[in-house]
Amino acid sequence: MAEGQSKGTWRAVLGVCFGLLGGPAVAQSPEVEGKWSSPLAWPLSAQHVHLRHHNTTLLPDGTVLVTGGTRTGGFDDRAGAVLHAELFEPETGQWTSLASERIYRGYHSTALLLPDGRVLSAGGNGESSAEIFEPPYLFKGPRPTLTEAPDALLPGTAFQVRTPEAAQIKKVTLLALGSSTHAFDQNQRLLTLSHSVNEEGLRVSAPESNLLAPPGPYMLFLVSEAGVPSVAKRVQVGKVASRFSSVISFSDEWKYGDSNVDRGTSWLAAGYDDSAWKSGPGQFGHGDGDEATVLAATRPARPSTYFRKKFQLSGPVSSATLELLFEDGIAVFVNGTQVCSRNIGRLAHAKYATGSLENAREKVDLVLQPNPFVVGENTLAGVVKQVGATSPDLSFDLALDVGIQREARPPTGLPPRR
Ligand SMILES: [Ca+2]
Ligand SMILES: [Ca+2]
Repeated sequence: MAEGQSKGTWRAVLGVCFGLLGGPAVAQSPEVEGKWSSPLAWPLSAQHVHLRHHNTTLLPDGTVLVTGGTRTGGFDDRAGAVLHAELFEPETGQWTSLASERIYRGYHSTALLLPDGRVLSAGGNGESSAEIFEPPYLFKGPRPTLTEAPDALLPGTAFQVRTPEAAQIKKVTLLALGSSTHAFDQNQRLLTLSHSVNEEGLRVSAPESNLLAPPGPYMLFLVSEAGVPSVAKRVQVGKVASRFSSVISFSDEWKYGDSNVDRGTSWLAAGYDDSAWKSGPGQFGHGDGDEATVLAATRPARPSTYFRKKFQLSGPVSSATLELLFEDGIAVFVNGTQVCSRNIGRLAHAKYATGSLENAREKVDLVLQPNPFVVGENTLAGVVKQVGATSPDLSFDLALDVGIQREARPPTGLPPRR
């Protein structure tokens, strides 16, 4: 087989103690606990549509290895054992079948990326053995050498990596240590770090914030132009402190559009010209007697009233909490991205809210993956909807508190070149 076309190899079957397998769990920062990122739809190969108890392992070049599992209907059915590995390439959406391991690994199996780029595939129900897979990238040419890198990284900083092959490095990747059990790794995370070549090797940018890289241990890899990974350097990502800032308060001034004009979605854009809109302080609305800016009550009631406000942020946002006062439905957008909605079925101007609430007040911790906030000028836009044509009241006010990442100072640099 020609170089670069290897299907990988499986190595020794080992007797192991499974109590020792799996990397340490990584402490999650409070900002990211219990939050989910948007689902990523992957095209599945025909073999894997009904696969269960398989392991997926992120590899340092950004591909995904699938090992083990069964394709038949039983819970842990050896008759449907899938022994061959498969590789998924997110950039192309392609699946490739790779070499087969010897032993069925289903329920209670585990797989873990090793610092040298190989993958440990182990266990299965009552199965006390492990095999090691050498992915095809290990047969594509010489490995780049990661000579030296800091032991600790802080988000928002740059750091130096020494390598004699700096000009041949295509990617620098940071992978969280795996924590795998029952065919599921609970701590997989891969970040591709931007880099540039300098006279000492590579200047690499650490992840922007702990939202992207929660504090804990990671493996730092260099990947060559040929796709071959270095042996990893273990690094510790530190936590950058945040300071809390009240960005928008109840009673603040807003621009508002209550003229019953359908603006489509143009009013969400940062560059939308709201200079003709009126201005006033919260609370907005009518019908309750608690309004600072009284909006006109009409029959039929106007379905949608719009609000916009610009604000500045001095650093990356690590957490954000909205406090809403609304009646009857509301949707809120940060820089054009919807961050929450209540009682909104369809956003279209003429559509009324799907339910009614009386001066509802609610705090909402925003999901920041992806993070809609930017350093500098931001635009918050909201729409408040009446529940129906005869509804006699409307309310809107909003507060925004954010955690802003403090400027990080690198904990350590590289020692002087010897
Ligand atoms: Ca109402
Ligand atoms: Ca009110």
